[in-house]
Amino acid sequence: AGADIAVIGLAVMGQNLVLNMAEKGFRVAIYNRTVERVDETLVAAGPLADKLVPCHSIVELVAALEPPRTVLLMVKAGTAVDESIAQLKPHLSPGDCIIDAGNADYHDSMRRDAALKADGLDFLGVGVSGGEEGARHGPSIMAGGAPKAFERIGPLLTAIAARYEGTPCAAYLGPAGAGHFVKTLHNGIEYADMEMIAEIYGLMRDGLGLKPAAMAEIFERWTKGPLASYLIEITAQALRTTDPATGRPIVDVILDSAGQKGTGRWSAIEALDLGVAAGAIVAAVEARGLSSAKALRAAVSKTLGDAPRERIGEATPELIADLEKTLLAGKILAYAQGFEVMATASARSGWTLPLDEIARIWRAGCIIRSSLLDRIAGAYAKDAGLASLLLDEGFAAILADALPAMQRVLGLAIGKGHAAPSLAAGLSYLQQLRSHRTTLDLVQAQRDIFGAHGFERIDQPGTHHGPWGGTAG
Ligand code: 2AM
Repeated sequence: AGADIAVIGLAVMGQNLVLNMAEKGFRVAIYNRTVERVDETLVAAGPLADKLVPCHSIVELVAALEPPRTVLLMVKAGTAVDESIAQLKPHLSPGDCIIDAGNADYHDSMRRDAALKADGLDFLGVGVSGGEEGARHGPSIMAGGAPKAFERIGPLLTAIAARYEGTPCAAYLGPAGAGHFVKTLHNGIEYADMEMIAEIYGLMRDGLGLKPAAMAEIFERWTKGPLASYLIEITAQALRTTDPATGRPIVDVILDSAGQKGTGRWSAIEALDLGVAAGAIVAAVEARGLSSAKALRAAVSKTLGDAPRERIGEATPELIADLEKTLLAGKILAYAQGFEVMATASARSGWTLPLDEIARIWRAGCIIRSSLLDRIAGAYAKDAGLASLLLDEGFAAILADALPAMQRVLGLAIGKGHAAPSLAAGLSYLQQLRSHRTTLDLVQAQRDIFGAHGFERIDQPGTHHGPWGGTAG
């Protein structure tokens, strides 16, 4: 007895979380379905092995804890979580807590919470971002579930979290589901951020004819400007790397088929369900899907010819600065969309998602960490009820400055046959949002003609029908 916490699931993420906890001084009981991993983890722990209690069964694992017990699951999202809970449950007692730290669908977290509550067990659904490095040295931690469980376990989660200028990147965000919901949107935003960077890379590569090393230098410079972020840093790193087998830049030998595990798609589904425009995120999810449809792409590029992707100009400092501003504006628009999804979900679900706190815990540890998030935290700290980031004066000013560049760049991109779906979706979103008059008057007319749906007028109250006389049907 006497471990502070038990961890089930010792693949890379789980193992690294365990080592992180041990390093922070916690005693951790460890178990994995394939029990060899328990001993492998002990070996990997080196001097930290002192802090680990290796267990070769669930019974042994539970016995290593004193009530109220805490068991953290870091197993494959989906049925593996339900199976692990089912195995654990008979051995736990009321007041014990199960944490799911995987990338769960937040609906599952709500369901698991309700089922466990019936047995007097607490549940925390905790989003953990930061990849393997983050898990080992400090991730961003988004918790949802029973408040009293977080009160008890929060100090451990806070201790292992990343720090931004000393402030831990861990927070309690609301009832069960809230943590995984926020993690899902984090990943949705991450999809858009990555896709937009890739679109700018495409314009540099195909539109300016730049080589990876030259692009690496540009992204490297951007890490010191308003785009400063982990994703820009690893972009420079990727472009700088040579393939040992061929001696070519590694990006030139990587197949352009991107994988996905679901959180981006879930973000898009949430946005559509809530009626929030999140086209930049949706486009990023679709871009991954299209990238994977290799056979269809090959067939279409045969019938219609490869996309022209003509030169958009020379790599002048002016054009490079335009690309930087385009990416900055696109990024702000994607974040505005992601935060609006969270704000709307919060209002609808009865959760009170603390948007300033969410931005704050994303400033370090997680994949989308960036200086922009510090500004976003500031905007929501100033006005928690901000309906859109675009209403914040600071962001409005940055966008106003960047917008002409974005319009120029995307005009060139489309005119010269390049695809930039996420950036273009971001720009269209903004142009619609700032329009006093969109073109949906015509859609209302169409709806009234074929379905007598009625329309409102700009000059009179009430619902009206058009004088469509005889044309309907
Ligand atoms: P394994 O090593 O026995 O495969 C990531 O796949 C982690 O989830 C691994 O630790 C893996 O255990 C675990 N995992 C996957 N499916 C599982 C299940 N049905 N029950 C318990 N653990 C599972």
